[in-house]
Amino acid sequence: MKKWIPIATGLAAGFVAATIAFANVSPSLTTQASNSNTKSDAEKVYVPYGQKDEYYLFDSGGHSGQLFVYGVPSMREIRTIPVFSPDPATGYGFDTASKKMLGGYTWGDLHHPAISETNGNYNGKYLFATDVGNSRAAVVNLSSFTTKDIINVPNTSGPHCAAFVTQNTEYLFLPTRFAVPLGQEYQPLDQYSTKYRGVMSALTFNESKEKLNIAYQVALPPWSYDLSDAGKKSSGDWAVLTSYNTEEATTTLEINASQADRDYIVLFNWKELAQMVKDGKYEEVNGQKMIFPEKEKGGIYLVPVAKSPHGVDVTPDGKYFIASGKLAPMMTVFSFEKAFKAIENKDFAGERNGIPILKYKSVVEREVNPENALGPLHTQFDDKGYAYTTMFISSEIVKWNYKTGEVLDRVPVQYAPGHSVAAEGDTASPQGKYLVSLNKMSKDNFLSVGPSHPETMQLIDISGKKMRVIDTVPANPEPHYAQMIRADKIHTINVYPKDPSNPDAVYKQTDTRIVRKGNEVHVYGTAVRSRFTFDHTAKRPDSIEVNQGDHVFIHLTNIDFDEDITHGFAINSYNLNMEVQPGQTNTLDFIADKAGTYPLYCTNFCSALHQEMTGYLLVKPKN
Ligand code: CUK
Ligand code: CUA
Repeated sequence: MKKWIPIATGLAAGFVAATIAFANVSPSLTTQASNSNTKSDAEKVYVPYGQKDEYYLFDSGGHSGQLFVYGVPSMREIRTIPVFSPDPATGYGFDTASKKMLGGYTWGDLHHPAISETNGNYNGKYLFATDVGNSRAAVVNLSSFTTKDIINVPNTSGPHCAAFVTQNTEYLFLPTRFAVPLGQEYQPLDQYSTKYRGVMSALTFNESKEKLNIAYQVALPPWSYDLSDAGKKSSGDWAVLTSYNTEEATTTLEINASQADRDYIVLFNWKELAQMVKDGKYEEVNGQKMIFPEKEKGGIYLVPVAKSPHGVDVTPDGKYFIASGKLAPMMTVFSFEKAFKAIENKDFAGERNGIPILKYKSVVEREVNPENALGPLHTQFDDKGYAYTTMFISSEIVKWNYKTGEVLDRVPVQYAPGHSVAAEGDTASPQGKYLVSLNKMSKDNFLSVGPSHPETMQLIDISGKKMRVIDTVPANPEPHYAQMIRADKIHTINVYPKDPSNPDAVYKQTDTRIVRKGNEVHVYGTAVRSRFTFDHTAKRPDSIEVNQGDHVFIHLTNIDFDEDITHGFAINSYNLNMEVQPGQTNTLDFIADKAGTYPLYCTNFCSALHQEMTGYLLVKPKN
């Protein structure tokens, strides 16, 4: 995204004009100083000790592959949830189950968190996310703030345009940023227009098993798909996604993907697509059901939109969708109702790749073009029917009325906001009150840490007529999108309940044992303040002896059923580490390929005698 900064040349005149204007309207640090926070702002963000924040903010960690959890309005970071990347602090990616989930990948690129919904509102149960880096999708359980499932999505590359869920979490759609040949087989780039495809995957979530599944896929034209949103209420069966590079350029996209005056919004009816699959109107591609719109008509339409749009957002009433043109300084409001009418009347202006194109004039409601506002990217909503759009280039938030097009207020932010997030601001019932601007640059807002500066989040009070920035905090890379949910909608568990059906669990020290099956050694142990017990009958119950080459499984149960008493388990010099939360059973498995004596210890400071919570792994050499 940083490439939009006005060093690029040779683009369309409008963009050059835009880039020049950037210098004029970008707030300098002096203006910012005049905006600096006051005592009354500080009071608004101050949450006294003993009190809790009103909202949870789930902030994407971008290419850290993680999710960061903050409290709003205090803007205190409460938790890091590892999703697509290993995390030594929690042993995520080290224990057997999470290692298997990560599938050997050591990073991910998480852009858009999506909380599960009921009737278009967050229900606080799960959070979905996709990985642009390695084409995966994940689900996080919000009762334990842990990742439960990760699925690899074949035939696709970089599901950036995701995750977004339909209003009752029926589907989670994953359109891709990169076009590739189906199955990612080798095809020369000269064959791009015929052999490459953008693919949208429809995923379902099985809540009782906490598993993601791929229901079907759609082979879209070889364009880049940027962002998407699901319809609500009267548009609840529909969804929209933006595209760019409909020029089908294969090199120097910076210039070549910005040639055409118009790209398209893809509008589709997911119920019709599901019916097509039911009717067998698909082809099997690498084990997936793939709909080819050029062969099977229906369900998908194109709406022309100002060049290279970035975000598209459905209004809370479900009546409109708003596209933001990162290169055309304009928000375009489209009407679902008009689109449905045009589809019914077959009011088309030709087709591309077999997909009918609706006429711009038949679907557009209005164009909104605030003076000197440049680089509109993403829009959020409040409880009063107002929209808030981030302006990447002119570094501001614009508040406007999407029903009239009237611009109501503008506030500078520091600097270059990507998304913003309002309290439940993308649901059917936005809360108003707070908006957080997720800024790509902080410049000199904080103590210097060298050439690379942190990103920032700015908390904006949107309860009044005028927006007011009331707090600025540094943010971990990289806040793309976030969702803010009322804290009382999240119901966490205090401890993991006993699970007698789990064959790996041991709840009494007298049940601990070490079982050998050929080369496999299974340790059924407990952790309790402040000792490990692996075999209560052994002379030293807190040590484990195996033979070099054994495949060792440590099944460890934390039998401290007290909130907040987490134990860690690490084996010195074996690069192994996991955690067991209160009541939890977790397994670590490894090949004991190095002979020798290796201390094992608890990594979480769990009691006054935590330092005593140690033992030995003895690996007897072969022969
Ligand atoms: S993107 Cu980063 S600012 Cu991935 Cu939603 Cu627009
Ligand atoms: Cu258990 Cu420290």
